[in-house]
Amino acid sequence: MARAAPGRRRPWPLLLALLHALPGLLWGHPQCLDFKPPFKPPRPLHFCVQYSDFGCCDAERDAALLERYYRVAENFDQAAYAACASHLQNLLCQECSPYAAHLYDAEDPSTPERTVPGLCKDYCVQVWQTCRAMFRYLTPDEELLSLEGNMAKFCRYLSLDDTDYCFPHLLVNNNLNQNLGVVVADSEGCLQLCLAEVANGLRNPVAMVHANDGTHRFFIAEQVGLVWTYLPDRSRLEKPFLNISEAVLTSPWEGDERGFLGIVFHPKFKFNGKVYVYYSVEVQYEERIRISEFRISPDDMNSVDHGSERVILEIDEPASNHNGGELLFGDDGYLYIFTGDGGMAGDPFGLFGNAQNKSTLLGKVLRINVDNNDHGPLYRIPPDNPFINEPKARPEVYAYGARNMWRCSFDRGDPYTKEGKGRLFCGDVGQNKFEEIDIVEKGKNYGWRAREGFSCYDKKLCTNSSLDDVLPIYAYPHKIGKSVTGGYVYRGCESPNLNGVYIFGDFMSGRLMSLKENRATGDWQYNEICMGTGQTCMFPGLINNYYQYIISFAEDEAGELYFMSTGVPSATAPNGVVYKMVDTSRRAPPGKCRVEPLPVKVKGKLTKFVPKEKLIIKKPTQRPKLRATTRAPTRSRATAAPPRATTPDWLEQLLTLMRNQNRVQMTTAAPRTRAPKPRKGGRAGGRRGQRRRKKPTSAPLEPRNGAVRIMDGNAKGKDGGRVEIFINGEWGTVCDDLWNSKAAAVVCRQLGFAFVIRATKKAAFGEGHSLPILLDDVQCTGREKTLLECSHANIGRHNCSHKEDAGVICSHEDVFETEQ
Ligand SMILES: *[C@@H]1O[C@H](CO)[C@@H](O)[C@H](O)[C@H]1NC(C)=O
Ligand SMILES: *[C@@H]1O[C@H](CO)[C@@H](O)[C@H](O)[C@H]1NC(C)=O
Ligand SMILES: *[C@@H]1O[C@H](CO)[C@@H](O)[C@H](O)[C@H]1NC(C)=O
Ligand SMILES: *[C@@H]1O[C@H](CO)[C@@H](O)[C@H](O)[C@H]1NC(C)=O
Ligand SMILES: [Ca+2]
Repeated sequence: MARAAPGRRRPWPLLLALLHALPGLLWGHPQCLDFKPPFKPPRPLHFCVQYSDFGCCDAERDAALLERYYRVAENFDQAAYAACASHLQNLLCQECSPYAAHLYDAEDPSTPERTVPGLCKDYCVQVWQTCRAMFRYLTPDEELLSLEGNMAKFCRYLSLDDTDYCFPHLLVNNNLNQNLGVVVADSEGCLQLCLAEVANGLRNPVAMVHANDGTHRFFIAEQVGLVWTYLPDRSRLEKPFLNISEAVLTSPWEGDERGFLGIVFHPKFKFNGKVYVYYSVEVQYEERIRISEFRISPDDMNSVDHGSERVILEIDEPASNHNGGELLFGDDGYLYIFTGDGGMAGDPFGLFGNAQNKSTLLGKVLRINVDNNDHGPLYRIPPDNPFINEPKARPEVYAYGARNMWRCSFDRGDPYTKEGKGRLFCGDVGQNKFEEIDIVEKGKNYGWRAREGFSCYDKKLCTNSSLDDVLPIYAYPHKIGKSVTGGYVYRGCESPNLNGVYIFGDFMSGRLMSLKENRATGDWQYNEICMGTGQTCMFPGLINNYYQYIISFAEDEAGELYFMSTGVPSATAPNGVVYKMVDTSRRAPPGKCRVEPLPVKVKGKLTKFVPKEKLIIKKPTQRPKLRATTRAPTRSRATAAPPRATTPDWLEQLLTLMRNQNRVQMTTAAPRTRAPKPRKGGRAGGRRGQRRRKKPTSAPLEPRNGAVRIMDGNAKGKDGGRVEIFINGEWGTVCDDLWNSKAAAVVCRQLGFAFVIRATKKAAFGEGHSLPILLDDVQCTGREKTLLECSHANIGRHNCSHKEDAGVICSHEDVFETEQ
């Protein structure tokens, strides 16, 4: 295989090559030969061990490389073996490097990749001098082999255009290796994420939901009252899932808050076919919000039976704004309804407004039971609703003091430990000054109109000692944004770095934001989210820009995170796009996130998805600044809507890039010369997760007999890992015969954890091959100080293999450090 001549390459790779040549943009672009981000192998690698922490190979690929190594090494005599074995291993293993795509010149899928990684000149000379004969067994590249006799030509052929990425110098390039595998952040701590366009041409897409029925369909609702069915391949059914546009009250004016606002599938939808919707209606010249139940059509799984509507609840809306709109089912099976305060500014209704008045359903989180409602009442009051014994309070009230909660979500919890599961996050839109994020709990008061964010709005109510309100977990002033759109805690599989990060946005400013709980202090760390610049989003199918008006967020059935925004926030403008959020700094290991959707029976036509948005390669300019408006109400008509510049073609972008080269260089180089600034909220400084390749040379103090450590893959574990025990001068593993949570508790306590989550078996955290198996048949009461005090077989005596290495998952509420 010969490398493609440059002339045959298309403009795109030429552009890439030029980009690589621009030093200012060089902040590393990890990419594997399959054009995806690198990952942490689920099991440690035995051959290409240096890429066990992070790279592009899993154990299967590693084993295949080892086999290739044996096949090539077979041809070596003893002297050649001594001289060349390590070079051979080096050359083979670069396929596992997180920079494999650079090393093999493979960023462009349309050209053949190299068969030997790009080598730095000095290293190439060394390999050529001692081991050039081995290339015959290593590569089918005739052109390379024909140069074997000429060192200069041979090494020029193996050099890379971008010498920063050549092997082995890239291993010691700090620039490329610091922060490898963590979310890319700019000098201000703004996390750089990328997007994939998922759907487009939508008229104010207000919600995207799934049926939780294994089909991985998603349903996108437009404000006008239409809901569309999409299949997992993003194609859309021509016939709407639901069309109540006739009944829905809305208008084309930008910022109209009325309309179809929410939809949720019953948690047992698969069995009862029920769907709930939330929309604005006009009844006898009065505006109302209506919560209705629909049933799926008996003969079309992609459409509701439009005759099945039953109105569960209607609430009068005294003004046209602040209509709430979220509907959710909790883990308790109850339906949660999020209403607004009824509208106008400052919640003017009644003596102290609606939100603080438990006799009205406005400005509330309501909770009702809609199960078994086919006979008798349409809904019932859950017996543990907080105010059922308060005579004047409506029994539906679950929490109060909300102004206009726009988008709430339940946290699915950590996929592994379930930590955080069931927390209810809401964005509550503010009045004049602050937007806030709340965690909603039963019976609590969220402050409005006494308080806006952390500050007092109605001084008299605010200072009343009986207010007893819950403060937000985060609030931001109106210079950052004027209308919060609540989001989700990411719990998907594909972007492991985002696990536990609450991602939300602002409708007016278009800002994306994130909060992450520091479990040691309970503080929420704030980081803005930016679109990846430079090469961060240069992966097939990804983009790095979006329309400004962020309407809503969504989760798909697998837990991946999306948001919807539009360039023209009118219920009739088809400018809405759905984006999936992607972290390109690290993906889940191959195969881990595979889902097999259940089949969907499609009646009628399908429309294939055609993406329209493009990656913007030049450094994106500042987000459009909004004109300061003197008008107070938020979530109302947008005054400043600078149209997004159209994407110039690639050549123009390139020219702009070259013109801006100095500026770009300066802005990326500057942080390195400045003293590192501590970040707000205590997130560790800029040098996070620095990668270590070399083992420490000085031996640490020898551990005591019975000391334990837990190993997750090849990295030192945090709260879960394979158990390794130190006995008589050596580390070894523990066999999982009889291994249970009592034994695991001993290990966890030794490591300083109060709780054990699980005792794992069958080498769940990888096999400790390099170590002896030291303990078998361990049986503890749980109170022992070390495993040696438990009953066990003689040290080193066992009848098991490393396939039965035991592990633990521990937990404590105290310190928890994630890899972010
Ligand atoms: C939705 O229903 C309205 C009338 O009820 C109809 O005019 C319109 O064409 C329908 N839209 C679609 C996409 O089916
Ligand atoms: C609370 O709301 C109820 C129902 O709307 C209303 O009758 C009552 O006057 C309100 N109370 C106050 C103190 O405003
Ligand atoms: C404080 O609030 C309570 C209950 O809402 C009310 O009864 C009381 O009069 C208020 N006190 C003052 C000083 O406003
Ligand atoms: C391993 O040895 C134990 C006794 O130490 C015995 O009970 C068990 O059956 C043996 N297991 C196997 C697979 O041979
Ligand atoms: Ca509040």
